[in-house]
Amino acid sequence: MATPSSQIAGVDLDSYWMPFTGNRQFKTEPRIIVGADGWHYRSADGRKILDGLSGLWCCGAGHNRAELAQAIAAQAQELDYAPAFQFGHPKAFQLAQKLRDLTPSGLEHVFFTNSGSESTDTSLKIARGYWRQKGQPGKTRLIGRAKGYHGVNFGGISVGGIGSNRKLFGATLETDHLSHTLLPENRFTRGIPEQGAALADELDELVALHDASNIAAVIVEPFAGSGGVIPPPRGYLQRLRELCDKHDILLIFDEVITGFGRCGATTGAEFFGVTPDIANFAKQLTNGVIPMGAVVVSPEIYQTFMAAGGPEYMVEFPHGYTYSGHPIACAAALAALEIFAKEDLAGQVAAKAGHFEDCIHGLANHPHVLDVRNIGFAGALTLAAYPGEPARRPYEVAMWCWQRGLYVRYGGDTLQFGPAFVMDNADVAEMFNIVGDALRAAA
Ligand code: PXG
Ligand code: PLP
Repeated sequence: MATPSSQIAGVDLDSYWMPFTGNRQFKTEPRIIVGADGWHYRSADGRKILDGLSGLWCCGAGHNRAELAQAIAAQAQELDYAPAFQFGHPKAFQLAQKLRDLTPSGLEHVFFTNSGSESTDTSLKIARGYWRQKGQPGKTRLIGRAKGYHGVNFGGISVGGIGSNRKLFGATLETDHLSHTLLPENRFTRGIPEQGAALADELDELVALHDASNIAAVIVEPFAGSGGVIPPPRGYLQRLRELCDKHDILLIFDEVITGFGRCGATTGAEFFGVTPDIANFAKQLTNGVIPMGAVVVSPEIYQTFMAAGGPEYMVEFPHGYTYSGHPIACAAALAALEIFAKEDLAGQVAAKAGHFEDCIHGLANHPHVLDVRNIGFAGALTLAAYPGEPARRPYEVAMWCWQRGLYVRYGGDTLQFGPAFVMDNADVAEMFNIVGDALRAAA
């Protein structure tokens, strides 16, 4: 069947198979963004749109930052590309050192990728490789968590806990999943819920089932993002850390959303006071202006690879991407992290998070709202489903918001909010006013 098609400025919309998009619906009713500034977008039909998700959780410093444009232009004229394998360029080393300084002590060595999905798969390979180099090749099993999102590559969907992202694609890696922590008794909690830390103890049961000698790593997001902004119960991450230590299992934090400011601290690890063995980043690393990701590991992991690497000219970790540590991405990241420090973006989030919390919880009694969750500058509403169609109402509400000048993210049965760290209190309030109107309109 032919896809219904339309054109924008004489260009046919059918050629582009859009990612994570209802292509058929989009192409009958396109939503085209042509410009941005600060925390607003401009649509093709000339409207100013409030950006309720920092792009896709990645533009916390606001859009079209002149410092980033300049850094990119200067780098493109000085060194556009250098081979990533067996040769280096200065900014990759500078950026690695900067990430070592920004992450908690104990995370010291940085491997560059181009996305969160690549960071996931890189971290899982590091974990398996580490145990093999330690003489424990049986430790291959990987443990994720229900509702977890770790990108879309094969490793990521294996440990991910969102069935719809996985069920089309056949066999994946050997994994198990801890339960998610979205508990009915915590509904409408402001910030960190009190109940549920004991869910981390499920790791003991998985160890009893498989034996720790077969388990490589546990990967979780400090708070689950795409699964619907699910802050961890108080003490949960500490407990997971203790159990990983007890059983000699690596703990990986996927900080692709929490990395650099979202919680109101530099990292989720810092916010929760728990240091993993491996931390994954992307998104906010360059403020979204150029694709880039990073995996930061402990000295123990790095030194294990170095010690087992054979003769010095040999490659210790046969892994890497053509664009690992791309010079222009490094230049953008260095400039973005300079803005992050200079404007104290994490501090801005910490200072404004209470207002954000008040605003989103102000929607608790609106039609269709079954739950409200928040942490830092992240929040979500769970909406009551149409019978048999859990994803429809969030879609309808989000489309209504778009018409009214607000871009929000919808996924599963939730609406999600992640404004730029620089958004002022008035526009945070305006964002939730529009959502409130949308919910009443949908009643
Ligand atoms: N890990 C986590 C925790 C993420 O949130 C990825 C990995 C994958 O990153 P890439 O760069 O490969 O997309 C993500 C990405 C949403 C939304 O609306 C979230 C993501 C991406 C797009 C939309 O919640 N997270
Ligand atoms: N496919 C082919 C045929 C390649 O030559 C390469 C890289 O050289 C890749 C895939 C991997 O590309 P990347 O390094 O950008 O991930």
